Amino acid sequence: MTLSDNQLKTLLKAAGITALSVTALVIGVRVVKRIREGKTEKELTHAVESLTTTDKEVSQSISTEQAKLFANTLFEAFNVWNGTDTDVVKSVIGKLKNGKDWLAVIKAFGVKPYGTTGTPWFGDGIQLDLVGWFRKELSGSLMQEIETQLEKYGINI
Ligand SMILES: [Ca+2]
Repeated sequence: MTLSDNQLKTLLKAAGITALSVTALVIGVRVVKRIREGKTEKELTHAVESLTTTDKEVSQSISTEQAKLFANTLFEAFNVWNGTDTDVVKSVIGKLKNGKDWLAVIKAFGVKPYGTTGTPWFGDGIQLDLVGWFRKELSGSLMQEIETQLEKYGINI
């Protein structure tokens, strides 16, 4: 059987689309796999340590001690017996005035296993950074506010 030019073109086009689909599928599977498997604690910690902000105009307005205190306060607010103390979360993030403040608290928090500390009683124990915890614990306008701040300060987490 010989193929006409048109038939050949159609066949090549179909093959091209198939190749593209396979490529997309392979990439998709890899991405999903990476997300599902997660990063190791070491990789995550390194990723947090390496975070930067595009906010270059200001210096950190809180001390390192305050950043540690805020990180601990947030962790406690996530783990109150009846869910999450969003008032405390709001209060803490209201004290972060610039990108460097945010980075200081994110780095002070480091990574913590989600849900293996007793509360919440669910949770898969996967290591999460502060923003990972925010995304698990918060929703609605408060989470949007946090995402807006991170975007504003160019913190890519
Ligand atoms: Ca909680």
